[in-house]
Amino acid sequence: MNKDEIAALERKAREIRGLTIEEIGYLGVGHIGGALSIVDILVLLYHKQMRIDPKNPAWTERDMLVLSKGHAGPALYATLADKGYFPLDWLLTLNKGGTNLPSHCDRTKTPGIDMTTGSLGQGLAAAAGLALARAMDKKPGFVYCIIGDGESNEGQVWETAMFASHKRLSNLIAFTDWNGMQIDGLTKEVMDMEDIVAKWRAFGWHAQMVDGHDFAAMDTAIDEAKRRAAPGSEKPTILILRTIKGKGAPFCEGQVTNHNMNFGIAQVKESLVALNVPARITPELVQAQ
Ligand SMILES: Cc1ncc(C[n+]2csc(CCOP(=O)(O)OP(=O)(O)O)c2C)c(N)n1
Ligand SMILES: [Mg+2]
Repeated sequence: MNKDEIAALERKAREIRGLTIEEIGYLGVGHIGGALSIVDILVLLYHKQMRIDPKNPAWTERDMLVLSKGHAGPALYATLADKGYFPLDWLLTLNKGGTNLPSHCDRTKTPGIDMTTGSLGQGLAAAAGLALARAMDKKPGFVYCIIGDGESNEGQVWETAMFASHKRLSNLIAFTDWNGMQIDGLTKEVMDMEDIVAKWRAFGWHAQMVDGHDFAAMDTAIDEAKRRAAPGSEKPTILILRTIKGKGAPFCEGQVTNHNMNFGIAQVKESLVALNVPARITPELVQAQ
């Protein structure tokens, strides 16, 4: 990737962070920390790496993303709305009665959401199933999956780890959002995952630690995973993304209290200034609802 491409992705990530903060801030409460930590990987996937068609979300040849940490749905909704999967003003209906954008991802409600998630541990298993189905059908393309570091305490993650390597699902490319925090505090204190890269390698995966806010590093690692891919004869890949929970929100960046917090218009305004992006959805529209 050249400098201009990186600068464009960084700009897009600031916009998506702004949009995510607006979306949750106008509602007044939500999972802001874990949403903001994955914005860069979402932008890289939806603006460079994934084969998708926003006008045809059900395209059978598309790449898929399973957001296993489904509570970060608002960041994915902002990314999808910005890509044109649905109107931007849907973001104002987040988690309200009758909405198409529930707090956690639901594939039956939202164009562009490939799997229903929110019960931690299940998404990676679903992604492995999707990847296996593709391999059996001899279809090209990739299934991507994002899991949390707290989520990685779930036993189902490690059952899937064994299954995916046994089935040699090299068309499965997963990411762990290694933000060091979960609902009850620091991941190290709740249940330390210790050498996470060694663990995944022991389970038969290609595993590597990457800076989750460095577009060039993540792009190179994904390109390598794609190059290696050979269904039936290669391993799945997981990139452990070192990230900052709440990245880009001055009122909560890096704070362990940002998992699911209350905030409002004052914090939205302050964040948009810090991110140097304009408001995309306005509080006036919220009041008019
Ligand atoms: C099976 C299950 N147990 C508990 C929860 C409640 N819960 C939602 S988010 C969360 C913490 C997850 O931590 P992590 O995966 O590190 O998320 P992140 O830091 O990325 O927000 C918990 C326990 C859940 N959604 N599913
Ligand atoms: Mg976490």
